[in-house]
Amino acid sequence: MIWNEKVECMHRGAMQELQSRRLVELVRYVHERNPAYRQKLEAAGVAPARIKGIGDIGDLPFTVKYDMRDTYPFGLFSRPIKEVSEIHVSSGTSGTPTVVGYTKDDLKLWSDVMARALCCAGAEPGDMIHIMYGYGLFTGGLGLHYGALEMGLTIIPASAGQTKRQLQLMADFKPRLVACTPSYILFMAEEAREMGLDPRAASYEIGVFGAEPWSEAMRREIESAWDMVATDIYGLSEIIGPGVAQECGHKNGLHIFSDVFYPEIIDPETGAPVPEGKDGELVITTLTKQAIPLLRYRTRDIVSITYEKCACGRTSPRISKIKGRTDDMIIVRGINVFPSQIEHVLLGIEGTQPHYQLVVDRKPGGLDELEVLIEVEERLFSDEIKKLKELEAKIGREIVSTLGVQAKVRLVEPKTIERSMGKAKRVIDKRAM
Ligand code: DLL
Repeated sequence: MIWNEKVECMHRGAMQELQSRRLVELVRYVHERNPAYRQKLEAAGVAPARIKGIGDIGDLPFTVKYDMRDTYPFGLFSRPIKEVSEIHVSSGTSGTPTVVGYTKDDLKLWSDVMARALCCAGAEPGDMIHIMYGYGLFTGGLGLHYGALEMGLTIIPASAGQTKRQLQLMADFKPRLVACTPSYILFMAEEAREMGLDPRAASYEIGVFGAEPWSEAMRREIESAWDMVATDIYGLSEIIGPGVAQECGHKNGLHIFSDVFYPEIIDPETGAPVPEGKDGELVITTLTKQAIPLLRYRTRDIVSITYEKCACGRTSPRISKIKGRTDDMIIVRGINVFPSQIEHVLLGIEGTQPHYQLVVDRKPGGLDELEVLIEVEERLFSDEIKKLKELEAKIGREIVSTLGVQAKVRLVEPKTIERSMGKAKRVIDKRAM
């Protein structure tokens, strides 16, 4: 089933016409209504009349996170606050939080794209969904909620946390869908087993997981722990929240809803477009939003894109899983390290759990040191110390060969690393503190 077949299967030429009309209107709209954007466009020497279609998008200036922070709280809003129905706040990695707002029409748009996403994941009207993304200022809970409402699903608005209670709700109500972060669903599997429940026998058939990076290996782990299909959902508060892109059952890239969120992939160093299939930074223009429309917003997320039609019938472009960020990437002794690479190493090693943390520190001599804390199965601690040491050495070797960087590996008992009900905290960079 395809929720909005007309746009999701639209011929490329017709889609470009639609995007062109929307872009022309958008540039006129922000120029007229938002002083910060007017200034930005003038500084770039772009009069709205110069933008005649989607092919001219490269003439427009980029918008970056700092543009939002510098105008905190409402400076990038294109509507008076009285016309804004809902506000969300993203914690951000450091400094001032980012505030985003939605008019009534924006909330309708959010419901629409989220309904498209849930349907793309495999939901059918009448299904029950267990939503365990946080409700509140974070966009995860309410975003999923609005889409589920639009689609006619039965919602369990559980929000995050209280794992035992979540498992009880799951066992009693038997939802077909579950939505939460991928790290949390793995944590839940452990808790389920401790409570004597078999996760493979649970009612979940489809998972809608996102808000943090996760690898193909982690997908396999989740799918085998729960005997379900695990799909990836992507989004960010600045654009709308969840509902920017979603995998279908083919799990072959995330369909980006490009009739409303126009994607470009650029070289993060030069800003130049990169060819189809090559990695680069995802840049998104919100074509129809009212409260905070954004021109060419730099997400800092690294992906590649394909414009080939998917086997599911949708013609929308597909982005790869998020391969990292241009900013939470850590550089250890000159080498770029993404936490997801460590995860990949661990999932290939027997006895380890996908719960890990990277701690980067600077030694007195100025050299950076990477320490990787990894949880291992309880039974390994009852074995002789020699076995643990061997495992540590093995992981160390794998890390060097995959990442090209030496790491001090420390194996710890299950549940030593602090669990997060939201996004897992994978990196502690003591150099920056
Ligand atoms: O995390 C929105 C969301 C909620 C998405 C629920 C999916 C599900 P922010 O808190 O603003 O919004 O964080 C956005 O999280 O730029 C990515 O770096 C990362 N991210 C989001 N989804 C994924 C994903 C929400 N599927 C930032 N894979 C984004 C990898 C993701 N990273």
